[in-house]
Amino acid sequence: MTMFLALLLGAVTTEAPQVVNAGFETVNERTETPVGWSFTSLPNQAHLVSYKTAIDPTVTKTRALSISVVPNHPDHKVAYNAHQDIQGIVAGKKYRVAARVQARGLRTLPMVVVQCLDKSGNKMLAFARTEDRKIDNDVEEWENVQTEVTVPEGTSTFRLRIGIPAEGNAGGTALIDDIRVVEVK
Ligand SMILES: [Ca+2]
Repeated sequence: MTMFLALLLGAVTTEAPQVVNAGFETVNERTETPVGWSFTSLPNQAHLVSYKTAIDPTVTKTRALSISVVPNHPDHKVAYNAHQDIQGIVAGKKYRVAARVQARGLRTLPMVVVQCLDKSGNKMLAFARTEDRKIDNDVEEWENVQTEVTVPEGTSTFRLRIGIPAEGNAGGTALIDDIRVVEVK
């Protein structure tokens, strides 16, 4: 019976989008970064940004992803983000991608970006992102950001990116938690 249930659940979950470590609770002890995610940095200049998990100081007391840009960041255009290729996505279906975010010392609210890539990985078939919102003050309460995307036929990779541009955000920290990818019916 247990085996049957496992098989049944397995069959069901392959139909649904699966975000690995969506709440950033699982941490690589050596690097202190959340498992399941990859992180962008400039070649040979990884010290300009740090990706860690931080304990949410509010009542929830769970971990969140924290992205900090060094105060003296040079004037390079670079988007710092954690990214992951999401499994269980079906072409032709529409998905909502959402996250909770906070901002400390940032000029832009952290963003979630979706890229639908073809088999070669070089051609972008669709692109969506949450609002590019300028902010003047810290955001210390969790705020929800979301976007929707219809996955084109021929999509081989559904890449999700979450983060901030370096520009205007030197010395600031983005906090991100609870990544959700759900089908919109
Ligand atoms: Ca969390």
